[in-house]
Amino acid sequence: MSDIALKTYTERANVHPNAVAKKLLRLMDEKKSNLSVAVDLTKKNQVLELVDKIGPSICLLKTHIDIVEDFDADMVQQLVALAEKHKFLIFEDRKFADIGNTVKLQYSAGVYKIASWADITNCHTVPGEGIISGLKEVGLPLGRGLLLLAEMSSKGTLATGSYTQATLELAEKHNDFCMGFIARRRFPGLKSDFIHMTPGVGLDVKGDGLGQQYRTPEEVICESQSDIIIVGRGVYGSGRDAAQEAERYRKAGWEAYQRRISKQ
Ligand code: 5BU
Repeated sequence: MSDIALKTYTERANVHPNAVAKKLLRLMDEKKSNLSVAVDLTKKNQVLELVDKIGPSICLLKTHIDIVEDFDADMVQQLVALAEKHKFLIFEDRKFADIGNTVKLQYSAGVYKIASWADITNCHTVPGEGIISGLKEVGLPLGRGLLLLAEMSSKGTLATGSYTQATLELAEKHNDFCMGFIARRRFPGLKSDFIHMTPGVGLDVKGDGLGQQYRTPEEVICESQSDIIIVGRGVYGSGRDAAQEAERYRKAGWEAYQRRISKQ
């Protein structure tokens, strides 16, 4: 077990150099939640309604803002108000993948102005270091954080081996802005304390027929030592009450974390 995986989120928050990571780790212990819900719905009111329901159970809301058909500036204001009401951070899963100059514009401008409201966003490293430098020019002065896609949850992903390794090295080099990874497991031997977040989490099914692969909170948090579970359809796609499902995942994730930190 890695040393960091044995520490509590608060112990890590107390010494963490990145402001967003610090805030996130603090509120995880405060809310007893390592759950991020991926709200992949296409209507503004559906999104806002669901977020208000599940807000008490999550530490982080994950959005795909570009799938919302009736997006407007008011939606962002309401999301930010819900984040304050329920105390969670917002992660826009934008997966930037272009050259530095283009991602700077995509992050700061256009319809969505992601940098103005999302505490966290993420990017692929396929373009090389320039993508991080570009996003950092916009995000760092605003106190934002970046996650690198070191691995993906989907079947046949090409983000493996030397690609993953090179991604870890880029994160170490830019650890003022890179606060963590999207990954399937905690990477051993890192110098900085990166927050590892894992999508592809489900308690009831193993996949979705389109390449998604699900593992349980126990496998992700306890065995693979990741920090945050990202759950989408498991929470809102079963037809059962979403607030209750979110609580079910929050509890499963939290209990797995407690088992992990007790393995001294
Ligand atoms: P699901 O409904 O729990 O399968 O949703 C998973 C979410 O996580 C969805 O928004 C994806 O875009 C996101 N995701 C993922 O599933 N796998 C990955 O490797 C990455 C993101 Br990166």
